Amino acid sequence: MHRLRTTVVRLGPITATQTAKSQSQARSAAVGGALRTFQPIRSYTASVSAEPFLNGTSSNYVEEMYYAWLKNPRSVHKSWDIFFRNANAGAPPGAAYQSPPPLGGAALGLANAQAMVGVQPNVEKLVEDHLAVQSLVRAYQIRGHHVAQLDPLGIMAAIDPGPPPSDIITSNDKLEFYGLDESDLDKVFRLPTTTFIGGSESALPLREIIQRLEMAYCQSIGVEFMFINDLEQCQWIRQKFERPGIMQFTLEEKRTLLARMVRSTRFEEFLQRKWSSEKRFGLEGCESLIPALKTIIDKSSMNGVESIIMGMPHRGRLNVLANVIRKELDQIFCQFDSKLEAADEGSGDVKYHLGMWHRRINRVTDRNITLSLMANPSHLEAVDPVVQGKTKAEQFYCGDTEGNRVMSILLHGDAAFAGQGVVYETFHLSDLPSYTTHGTIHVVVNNQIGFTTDPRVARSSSYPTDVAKVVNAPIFHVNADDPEAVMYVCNVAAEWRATFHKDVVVDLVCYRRNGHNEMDEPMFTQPLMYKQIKKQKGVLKKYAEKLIAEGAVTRQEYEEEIAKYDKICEEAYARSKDEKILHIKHWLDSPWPGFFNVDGQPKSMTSPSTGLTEEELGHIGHIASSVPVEDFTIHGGLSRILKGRAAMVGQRVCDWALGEYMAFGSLLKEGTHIRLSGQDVERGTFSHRHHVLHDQNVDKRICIPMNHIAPNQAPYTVCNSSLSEYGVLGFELGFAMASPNALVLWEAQFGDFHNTAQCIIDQFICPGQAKWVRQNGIVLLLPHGMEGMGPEHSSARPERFLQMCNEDPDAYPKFSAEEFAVRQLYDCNWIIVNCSTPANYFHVLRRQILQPFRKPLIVFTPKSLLRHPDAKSSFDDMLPGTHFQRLIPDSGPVCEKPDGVKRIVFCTGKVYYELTRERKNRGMDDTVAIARIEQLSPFPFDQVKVETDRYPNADLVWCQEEHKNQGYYDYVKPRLRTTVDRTRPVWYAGRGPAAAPATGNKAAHLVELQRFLDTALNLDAFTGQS
Ligand SMILES: Cc1ncc(C[n+]2csc(CCOP(=O)(O)OP(=O)(O)O)c2C)c(N)n1
Ligand SMILES: [Mg+2]
Repeated sequence: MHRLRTTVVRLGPITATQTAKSQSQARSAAVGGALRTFQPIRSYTASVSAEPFLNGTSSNYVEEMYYAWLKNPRSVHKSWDIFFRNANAGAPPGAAYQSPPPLGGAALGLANAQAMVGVQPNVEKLVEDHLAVQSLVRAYQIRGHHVAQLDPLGIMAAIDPGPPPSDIITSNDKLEFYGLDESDLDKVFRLPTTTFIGGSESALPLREIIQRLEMAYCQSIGVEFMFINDLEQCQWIRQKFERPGIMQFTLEEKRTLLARMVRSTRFEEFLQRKWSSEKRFGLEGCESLIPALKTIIDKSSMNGVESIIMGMPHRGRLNVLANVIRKELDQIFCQFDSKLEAADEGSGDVKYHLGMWHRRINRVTDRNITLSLMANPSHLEAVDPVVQGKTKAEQFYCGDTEGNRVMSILLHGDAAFAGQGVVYETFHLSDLPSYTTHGTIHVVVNNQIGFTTDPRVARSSSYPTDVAKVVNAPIFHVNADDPEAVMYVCNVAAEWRATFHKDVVVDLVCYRRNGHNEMDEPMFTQPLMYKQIKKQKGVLKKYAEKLIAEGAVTRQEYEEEIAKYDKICEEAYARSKDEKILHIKHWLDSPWPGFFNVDGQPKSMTSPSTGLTEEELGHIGHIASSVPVEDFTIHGGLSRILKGRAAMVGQRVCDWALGEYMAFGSLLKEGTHIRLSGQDVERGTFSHRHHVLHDQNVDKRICIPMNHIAPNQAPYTVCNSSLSEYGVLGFELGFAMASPNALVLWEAQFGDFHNTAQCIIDQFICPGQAKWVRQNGIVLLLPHGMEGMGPEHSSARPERFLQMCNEDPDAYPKFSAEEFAVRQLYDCNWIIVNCSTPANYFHVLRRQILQPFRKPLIVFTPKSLLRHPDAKSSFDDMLPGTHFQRLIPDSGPVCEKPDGVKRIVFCTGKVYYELTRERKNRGMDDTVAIARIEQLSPFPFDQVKVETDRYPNADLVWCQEEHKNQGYYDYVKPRLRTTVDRTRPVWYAGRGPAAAPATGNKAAHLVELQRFLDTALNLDAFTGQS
């Protein structure tokens, strides 16, 4: 009874009052589902724990039976009913058990059942044997997959072969494990309610039981599901795999399957014939992937799904494009022509990385279905969260709250699925309210190898799919050389998703006929495996022979099917030769209908003013400082914060949080959906935001004032994320891909944490448009600043982002003055800002949506400025006609006599406030000008030039608080030099070079600060230097 005991103990507290309640109360409550809190179950476990026949695996079975009995005492055998009653009544160990009445023949389905069971003289032995059989059933359900015939090669490299589990009856001597022997094989046993092998029979001879269990669990399908802690789900799966006769297909289904295998196989063969020396990461050895995907799509379409978003790696991508998404074959074949010229931007990386979007009629269901394959980098599994984000967005925008209309399919390689951490991060998003896509179907192309590496050295888990267990996803391993088994599990997977809206994994155990790519020699590293592979007959041939033998098709029909598809390929090949131009825009995974003009260009090249009316500011300010629902008690500290906001609104000023509120509130009111996601974003890491109010008296009652701005406003989604950066940033990027009409923001807890999402930044955000022609307006909010908090939490690493800007530092852009700003923005790969005022932050957020194209926006956000008394903006800076200031010039006394200014200090971000304080202390307000570069990239050459021209006698200093090899210096210096045509030097005032982003010592931090401020404001600091 160990497991029962631990389960009960784990299941929660027992209060004194509850302990005192009567047993009858407890029983009825338990039936109602509140089982966990009641004492009598404990007394039950205590009293029966010493029962000699309840031990080991049988306890699991008894536990399930006990729960069934709690719900309905008649659902278990009379003997168990008596036993549980006695145990619950507190019978001492050994006394709860009473001999059951003889089993009635009518209850058994078989004629000889009564003879076998009813006359059993030793009832205790009868119970023991039944328990043994029930354990046996359970053993197959748990461990049957270990002996399933999953590996087409028969070498079992995919799974840790080991000896077969001792409780699976691979030979008669194994019966001993259960205290049974061959003489028991013909005895009839009543089947537990947790198996469906009986079909309509409730009892079967042991021999038949074993055979049916083998059929269910040890053939071409290995099912892993017994870790799922939901009885209904387990029962559902048992039914799907245990019922006799489930694996039967109509003639029509078999012929369709064969036709799909023909396409899949002949497509690769065609490519191999035409381009034998080209890499294509073919599917040979896993041809059944194509029918697998098509089965999932057909079944899902039948269940009402209208749009499927897919992500996949290199292996078989061309085949999926051709035979699943149905990209025109000539468009695929022409990708092999190296002379094809690109008609538009994009790196033309079509074959393995570009995406695709296609709406068509599903021939099986006659319903429309949209299939998109997401563009992806070579970084395996990086696309997983992106697919999920886009899926979530599509569900959100079509009001599909249950995931009935839009779903995702993710394909994986075995090595990558096991090895890449982002797989785990993505699984952990799968059931979170703001991130769930209501079930993803994962398909693993498990060719038992990753490049040249064997599974035994590539993973510690026995299967590559074990990661899926963390979310209780059932895992269906299937021998990919058995196409019917593949089709069956894919059907079940699609039904599972439609029924439970949870993830599921199909593990196609296959092999890789060639090397990693077609040019590789696999015999160098896997000689024995490849000797076996060379002997391996192709799955199409095997399946065709099977169907021909069965009479399901004739050889002639089979050959005609092949000839038909080969002809299609040849014709497409001929057409592909006429293609001279590659239109990368035809390979978009997420078109934005209506956003661009017909040529794919922005509809205009102007942005309207991002300002708001006084009234709008006042209204949003009021919402930001109030609780817009009745009877809602907020925390006293928060009341003070809201009062402070109200006071600011009264004085017509904004702090950082209020500036953000104004931007969000106004965009929502104008119909733009906003989604802000990241760790603790709802309150804000620095407790400044408070976008979600919590009732102090009612658990989980919340209020989001931002959703109370206006009656027809767009919805605001603000969501604390799981503690993940890679996964969550990928997800938000995917969300932002779905529509240009949403402001999607991801905030890092501290800016430095973005580095665990570096892959998404490097592979998608920075080069996404250049590689895949797809713009993306995602916003990254990265708290940044040297506050003496030590090397951690200080730097969002601006240098990294700046280094990846596509702008030429040595060339002054040749744009007209009117179009300078917008043209620069249009050309850049991303926008990088470090705003020093709430108003500018407000404007840049609004500009992100009001500008006529989309670019990623990286915002280095402040920490101490959130509450800095000077870092406030007047409403005047946010009124109609105002806009984002790329550079904020000095507006102080220096303006009066610019000729007398000796120095211009250029800076960005919070150091501005430290510089102005120091300048004031030194009485240098009229000799040193301080200009803030708010938009670092694209660099505001034009506005910097205005400043350098304004102060002709000033030397130029770049001041930053970051270390010299970090921050902005290396980026800004050549640009400043270009701006002044290299006529003036650019001096540096800041911390020296260092390996860490900041000192861990507060005193040292302050000394360093004072030292570089001295340099910045000492007019002789650079005298004599060159
Ligand atoms: C993150 C990442 N690391 C390394 C690679 C290089 N790489 C490309 S394919 C491959 C093997 C992948 O094995 P598997 O996932 O089993 O897929 P298969 O090629 O066998 O279909 C490796 C290591 C990569 N593309 N991405
Ligand atoms: Mg592999």
